[in-house]
Amino acid sequence: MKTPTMSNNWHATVLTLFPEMFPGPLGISLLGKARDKNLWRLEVRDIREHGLGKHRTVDDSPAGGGPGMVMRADVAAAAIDAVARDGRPLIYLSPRGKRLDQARVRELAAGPGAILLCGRFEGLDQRAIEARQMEEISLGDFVLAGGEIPAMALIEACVRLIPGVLGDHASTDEESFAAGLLEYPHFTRPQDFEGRTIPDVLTSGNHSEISKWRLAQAERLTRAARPDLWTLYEKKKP
Ligand code: 4FN
Repeated sequence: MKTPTMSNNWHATVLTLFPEMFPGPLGISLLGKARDKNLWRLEVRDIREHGLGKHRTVDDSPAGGGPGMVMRADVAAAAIDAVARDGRPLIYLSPRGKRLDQARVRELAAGPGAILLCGRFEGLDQRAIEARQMEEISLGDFVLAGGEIPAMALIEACVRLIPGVLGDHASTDEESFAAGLLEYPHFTRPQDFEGRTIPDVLTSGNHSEISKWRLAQAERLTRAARPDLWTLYEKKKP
């Protein structure tokens, strides 16, 4: 087998105060195997290595008062500046960011990788965000204790799009999701589960009828559950 070139080696660098959280879920199953094959690379850096003084301090109380602590700008900047950028976007996972979507995931997956800074405490000093021109990306509107789990989710979303990471079925999945629809319902054995049977069309062997049924189901589910996605889908259609 051919050894992948540097440009095929998608490179994630994670800056965190909890490096022991990684690789975590990124080390198992298909993503873990892809990492063993050097299809992608995970580099985890402990922000505390850039902490100040004997206690390697990384935080301080908020200017203006209030609860909690704030990650220091100088410490975060030092951690960022110690990473070779290699043309990769610098991302701060933050509830203020633009919501991550599959379009941005595709762009990131097609590039050389990403540098991901994970916040803790009440967040990062605003001046570090501005001085290093970080792109802010959010996974959604809920309160978390840190940016690590969003960073993992972003990495997983990107890495599964790297050629060779998933089987051939993945490209098909991605193509159908690319249309912007939710997935049609799935069924497998047993044929009868607690009196609920598999729709007849799926066991008919008529592949054109199956495709038509699945598209109709995907459209029905999307319209009902996600009017936002449905509106985008209708706009894209001729
Ligand atoms: N969260 C909200 C409002 C105010 C604060 C938070 C919040 C972790 C460092 C950020 C949360 C959610 C999605 C990063 C949330 C995300 C985070 C994310 C995140 C510690 C400061 C914090 C109105 C959204 C509920 C804590 C809303 N995607 N602060 O969670 O990092 O990436």
